[in-house]
Amino acid sequence: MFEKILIANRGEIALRIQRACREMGIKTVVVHSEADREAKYVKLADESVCIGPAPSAKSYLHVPAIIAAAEVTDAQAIHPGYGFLSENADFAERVEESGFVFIGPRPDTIRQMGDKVAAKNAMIAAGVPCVPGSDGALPEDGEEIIRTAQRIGYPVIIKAAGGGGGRGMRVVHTEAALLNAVDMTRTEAGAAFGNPTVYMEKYLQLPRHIEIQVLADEYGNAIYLGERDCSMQRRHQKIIEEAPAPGITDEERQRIGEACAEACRRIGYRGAGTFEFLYENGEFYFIEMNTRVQVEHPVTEMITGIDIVQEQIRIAAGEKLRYTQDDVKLSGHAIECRINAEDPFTFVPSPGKIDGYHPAGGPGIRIDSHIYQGYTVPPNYDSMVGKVIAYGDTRDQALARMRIALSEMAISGIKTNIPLHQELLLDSAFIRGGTSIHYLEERLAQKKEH
Ligand code: MV4
Repeated sequence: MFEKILIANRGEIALRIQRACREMGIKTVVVHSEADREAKYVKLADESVCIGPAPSAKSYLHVPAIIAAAEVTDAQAIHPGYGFLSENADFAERVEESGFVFIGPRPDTIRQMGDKVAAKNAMIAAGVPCVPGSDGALPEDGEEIIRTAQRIGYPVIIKAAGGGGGRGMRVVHTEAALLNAVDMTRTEAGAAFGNPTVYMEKYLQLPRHIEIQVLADEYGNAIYLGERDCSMQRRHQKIIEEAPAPGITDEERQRIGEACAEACRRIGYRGAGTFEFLYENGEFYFIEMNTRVQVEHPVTEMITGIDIVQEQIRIAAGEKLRYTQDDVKLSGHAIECRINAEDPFTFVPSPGKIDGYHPAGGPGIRIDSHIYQGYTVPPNYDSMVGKVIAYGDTRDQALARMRIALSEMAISGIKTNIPLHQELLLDSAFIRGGTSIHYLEERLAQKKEH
């Protein structure tokens, strides 16, 4: 096992990774920007290295500074967390070329999954169900593009191969609008991602976002840890996630889970990963694969009892998976509310000093957050300051515990989205479960009219 790991991230996930390391007896190095110098998790680390000024481009995205920090502290491995460099294949490659272990998949796998056309081709070949579409990149020929859309049927969606997570997409409802939409998406994709390649899919109008968590070692063993429902989102930012997904049967879970595990074996996947699906009318359709640990991983940890970050570290150290599929038993229900430093209804960021903080607690409550009374939320980064996770034997119990936790939680000095969560936890459609990816935005739009 590693003796020392460098954490190339900040905030709650830096603390989360640090906790995993400490439990495993691994020393930690935290790299941080000037804006994060005073953070408590920085002081809790065995060592810390300032890698630059507040802007991410000059610190958390500055590859030479991070590699140099690993060199001077003699770290053996680098955990990238989520965001920042976590899905940057060139970074993973640089880490390995410099003699460190990248805690994540092989660089080639990251590159393949970053190209959404290549990722989809790999999944089709592995037998994972995908959204019907162009089966690869769209050609230049307009007539051929029109025929493809006719075969798929309108509405269609044009997506950039270099996009993902909601960037570089355009929905097209009529043939009259098609070629212009393809051209515009190509141009934007070329500018934004340096890759003008686009592809086409049937546009699913009212799907849920359901994703499958997997773990795979480098010896061809792969398991799935059930699914998460992440449909409650606004502008591609998830705000509530839960596991298991309401209404998904054991048969459906097993079928799609096995397909994902088999795909991992086929592509030689290594580490933790997430297969994102749209789910509509009882069918799963693959859209993208994430090759990092995800913000919402705790809900899966709560219902499986498996520490996903520790497993990432064990896999990176070359250990065999400690679990077979039969060892994975889903039990109970977990819900996560992301706490953002923002106005709960205008969504305007609200950085600043937290002058009062009373965290929640009690049975089944887990809080993953780096904040404390006196902490200043810097304006330079994502507004998420933590996550409240509620576990219960049933979904109703998890919901009840979440309501209690949020009523106890007091954060003053900055605004947070806790009031929005409190409304949603009383919303009858959410309580019923199974709302679509458009539910929150439609609900917010309706509220605005009144
Ligand atoms: C789609 C779709 C409907 N049909 N693809 C947005 C993020 C990116 N991961 C893929 N996305 C979508 N792809 C087809 N064929 C609708 C979305 C989508 C979405 C997906 C997941 C979660 C939230 C979303 C919000 C808007 C659109």
